[in-house]
Amino acid sequence: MDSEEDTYGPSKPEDRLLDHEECLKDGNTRLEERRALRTKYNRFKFWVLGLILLPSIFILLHSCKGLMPERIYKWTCEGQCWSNGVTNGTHEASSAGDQYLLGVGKADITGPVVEINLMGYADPKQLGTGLRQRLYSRAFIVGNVDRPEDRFVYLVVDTQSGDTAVRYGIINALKELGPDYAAYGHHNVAVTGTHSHAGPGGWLNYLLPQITSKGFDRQGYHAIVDGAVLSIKRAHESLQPGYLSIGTTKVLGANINRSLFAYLANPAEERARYNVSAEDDGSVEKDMTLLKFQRASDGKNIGILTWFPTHGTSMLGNNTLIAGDNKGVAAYLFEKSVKGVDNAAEGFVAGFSQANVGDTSPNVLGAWCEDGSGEMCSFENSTCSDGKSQQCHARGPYFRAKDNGASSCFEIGRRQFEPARALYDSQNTKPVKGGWVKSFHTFHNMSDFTFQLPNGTVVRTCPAALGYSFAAGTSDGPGAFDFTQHDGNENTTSPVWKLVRGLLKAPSEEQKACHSPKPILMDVGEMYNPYQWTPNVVDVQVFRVGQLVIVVSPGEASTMAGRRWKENVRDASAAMFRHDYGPSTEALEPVVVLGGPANSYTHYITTQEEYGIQRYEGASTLYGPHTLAAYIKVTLANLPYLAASAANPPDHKDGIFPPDNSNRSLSFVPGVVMDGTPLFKKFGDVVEDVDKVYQRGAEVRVKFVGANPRNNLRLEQTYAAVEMMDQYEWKTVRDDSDWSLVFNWKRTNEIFGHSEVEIVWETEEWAEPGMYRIRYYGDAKSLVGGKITPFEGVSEVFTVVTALRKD
Ligand SMILES: *[C@@H]1O[C@H](CO)[C@@H](O)[C@H](O)[C@H]1NC(C)=O
Ligand SMILES: *[C@@H]1O[C@H](CO)[C@@H](O)[C@H](O)[C@H]1NC(C)=O
Ligand SMILES: *[C@@H]1O[C@H](CO)[C@@H](O)[C@H](O)[C@H]1NC(C)=O
Ligand SMILES: *[C@@H]1O[C@H](CO)[C@@H](O)[C@H](O)[C@H]1NC(C)=O
Ligand SMILES: *[C@@H]1O[C@H](CO)[C@@H](O)[C@H](O)[C@H]1NC(C)=O
Ligand SMILES: *[C@@H]1O[C@H](CO)[C@@H](O)[C@H](O)[C@H]1NC(C)=O
Ligand SMILES: *[C@@H]1O[C@H](CO)[C@@H](O)[C@H](O)[C@H]1NC(C)=O
Ligand SMILES: *[C@@H]1O[C@H](CO)[C@@H](O)[C@H](O)[C@H]1NC(C)=O
Ligand SMILES: CC(=O)N[C@H]1CO[C@H](CO)[C@@H](O)[C@@H]1O
Repeated sequence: MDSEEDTYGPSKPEDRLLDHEECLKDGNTRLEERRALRTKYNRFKFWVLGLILLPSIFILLHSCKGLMPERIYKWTCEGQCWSNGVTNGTHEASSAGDQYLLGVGKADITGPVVEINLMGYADPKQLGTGLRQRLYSRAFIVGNVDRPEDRFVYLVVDTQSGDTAVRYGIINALKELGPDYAAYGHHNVAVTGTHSHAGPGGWLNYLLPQITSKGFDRQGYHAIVDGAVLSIKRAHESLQPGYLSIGTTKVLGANINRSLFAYLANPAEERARYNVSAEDDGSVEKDMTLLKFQRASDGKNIGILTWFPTHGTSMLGNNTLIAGDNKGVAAYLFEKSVKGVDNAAEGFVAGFSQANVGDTSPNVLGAWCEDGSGEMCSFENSTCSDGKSQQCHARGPYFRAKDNGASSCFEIGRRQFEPARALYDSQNTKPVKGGWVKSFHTFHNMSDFTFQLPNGTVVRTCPAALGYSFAAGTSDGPGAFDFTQHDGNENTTSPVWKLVRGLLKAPSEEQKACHSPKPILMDVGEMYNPYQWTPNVVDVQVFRVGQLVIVVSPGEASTMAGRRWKENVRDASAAMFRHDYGPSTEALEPVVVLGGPANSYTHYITTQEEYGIQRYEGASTLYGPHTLAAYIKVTLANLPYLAASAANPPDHKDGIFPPDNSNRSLSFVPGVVMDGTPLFKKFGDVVEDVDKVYQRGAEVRVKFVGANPRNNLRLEQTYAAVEMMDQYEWKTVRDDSDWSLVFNWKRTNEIFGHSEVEIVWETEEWAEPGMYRIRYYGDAKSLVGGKITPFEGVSEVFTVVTALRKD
């Protein structure tokens, strides 16, 4: 059961009251002072630790040196001898693996929840109307105890993808935080998206995804950047020594392959290697990898980070409520489930990261024609009897519920949470060993990259282009991105599209040949007006801690593309590990995961065989048939930087950079003009009140005179709350981070700025019987001067009972 304590995530109670923006910008708040003190204290702790540890390191290094030739000493002793020394000596924990510096943090990134296009389905008509679940950035920092500057930050952000403008924003903000944050930069910060299609759009760096969102939305962009930075600060401030362990588990019933026809084009002998059983036939990966973070001081777990592929398309294309989709649900359920549990620390953070998601779907009952025919969509091209894809819709487990996918979304989240929790509770995770924490990141120009395939053939990549099937969409979201349909329809033609459609250019013969067999619909990689439409310069990044290697992918790799990429990295890492762990230690098998879409958004990455089929994923593979081979080539070329003895990778300042378009982007997103109330009403007045009694499981509804929620994002706060009477005091027991509490907003009069808010509590089967009321937190904008004034509204008291009396 919730208490007031657990409604606002991991922040300290006193931090909560502070406005999110304030705490980033106003260096003189009490919070900053407290943080400075805490940092000083942490530094003091490290000093003390250092004073004790340094002499022992010194002694150990010397004993090692005596036994080994100089060169071998260099690559075995840099982390390993020291770590062994500690685990053998002061800790009984050699079974727990080596110690690392570990930190976790979480912060709110919920942008505007109304009037903004949702990011993912590319349907300009899909505008936000409220909030089902707040969005978060979850930060995981892993560092080398011995060389604390060797560290990485893995962010799991509830957005459709990582992004270049967002990443620049985060890295620039970290620089401004001063010397404590000097260790963070391009090389070691990964911004991965959970691929939720239910978040606000308008924050992306390139023109193409901005078209349907009417351009760039600064408010939403800053919510993501500021929240991500705050999550990193919280993780950074919580850094302390601890242990990592890793394991895998099967997740069944949470994904299927939505482009099986393309998957089957991969060689039969390759598919057979992954074809274990009828329910795990290799067409998607059913394995979830889980990394567990445990602090050394009291042995409590501080977080988990998992990788598992399934699209964030459980909330359907007709959903208009902001939510973290199924990954958001899984994280929510996990964090709730460990609250108050003895071996879990306060502020526990659960990150459910996306993996090789390209051809997966969470709509596990398959793709059906909603045209009354009762047929499945065609296997080859997901069309229905009319030869088009618009009627083809994939079904989630509860597709009959008329809730735009919400119950299916919760179920697919639960199906990821439960195996993750079971693995977390089991003894089936293995310690991560080897003190090294390594990373590299490079910007690679895919416009014209000529390289040799392993079989010796020389091939090249091409400037980005999208094929015809891109416009058809997928069974998860059919065909809304068909621009030709927008032409001439005043209701759906985006103002950005009106402005830029004349700039489309025909591809050259060379470009056509380079992308063949993809027929080019939009030659986006050769268009620089008014600024670039899609990236040509891409991020390639890999992290390593001990035997765990994390490939950070900028695009949505298909199931088999992800496997090939990981397999290449695994083979190369195995060779590297034989050196790193030395001949005397048991050679550890590399564990390789792939996380993404991250850092930028380069659409899809399919195998060459799947590319040949040209379904949506192949048509969206930007740089031609050798896109995957190019990513693998660049990854392997940089992989030696992850060796224990490797020098740091070269500095970015001598390299190329992708553009940052955040300040030059078009924007037709209108601001809030004003809010008004109907005659004789004031903001927060109840328009339709609650009933007196509800049976548990029923929906409690109340309507208020509202104002536009874009006036204040209420980050780290809430628009809606359920309060419960507890010993003569009202306590907040649900807020809008809770899945079951839904905040709806509706404009009722354009001219006078009237609006209505409806708050719905879908009482859970476990809701405690008792007396409740519902509170609305709003902010109204006045026409004159644009002043924004907060207000509140509250419902009548109602009772929730386990069963209604039948009399
Ligand atoms: C340290 O631990 C390793 C493996 O756990 C063991 O092989 C080695 O003998 C131990 N060294 C000492 C000095 O205890
Ligand atoms: C898996 O193997 C079975 C039995 O050989 C075969 O019928 C099926 O097509 C295979 N599935 C895939 C996805 O390759
Ligand atoms: C889709 O596939 C069917 C066969 O299943 C074929 O008859 C049809 O022409 C294809 N449609 C398109 C648009 O490619
Ligand atoms: C939303 O879209 C799905 C198809 O994807 C459809 O079945 C459903 O009826 C639509 N409306 C609602 C309210 O769920
Ligand atoms: C990438 O390569 C293309 C083609 O060689 C070149 O025109 C372009 O300037 C390069 N981009 C950057 C950022 O260097
Ligand atoms: C090498 O592999 C590529 C891609 O699979 C293929 O197109 C090419 O024919 C192969 N070359 C040789 C010499 O086998
Ligand atoms: C645009 O929307 C209006 C009102 O909903 C409708 O009457 C009109 O037919 C629509 N226009 C087109 C081209 O669909
Ligand atoms: C964008 O503009 C803001 C405000 O003027 C400035 O602080 C920021 O550095 C600019 N960013 C870039 C990438 O030019
Ligand atoms: C094992 C598995 O998930 N198989 C699915 C692969 O994709 C097809 C078509 O989407 C489904 O029908 C299978 O159930």
